Amino acid sequence: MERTFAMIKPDGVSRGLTPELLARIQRKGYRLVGLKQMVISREVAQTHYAEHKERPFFGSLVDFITGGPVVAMALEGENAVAGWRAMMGATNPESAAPGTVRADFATTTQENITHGSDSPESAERELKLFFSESELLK
Ligand code: 3AN
Repeated sequence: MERTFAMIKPDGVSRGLTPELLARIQRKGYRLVGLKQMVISREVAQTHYAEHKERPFFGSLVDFITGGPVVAMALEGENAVAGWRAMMGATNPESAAPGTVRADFATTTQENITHGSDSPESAERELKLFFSESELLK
């Protein structure tokens, strides 16, 4: 069993997509071991996206991700890291396969609805950044 960090970004929450996305995750069979709606601080956003800090879109990415509530999730299941990435689709929605979250609901690369850890190591780091031990099911 593997755990991954998943997030519905502010665009997904404000567009009312939370129930649709939770339904997809649960129909797939992932166990929701952590779930909360929250507003991300700029400090947490900068840590979360630290790998992009030299990129030209970093400032607008931090503004966007802190600009409204997100839904933070911890998903558990077999190969959950790669599985949730596959369900999300490619970063650029134009390249995302039909049926994926980004193909179905997004038109821009920045406002692309969801986040998912890109490796088990990232998952561990991101889960620690967003959840305390007591917020996660055993
Ligand atoms: P993914 O979310 O698919 O792992 P990353 O890690 O390359 O993609 O990018 C993280 C986030 O940064 C994306 N979800 C998106 O919001 C934003 N982003 C990535 N590339 C661009 C870009 N070229 N222009 C604007 N925003 C971008």
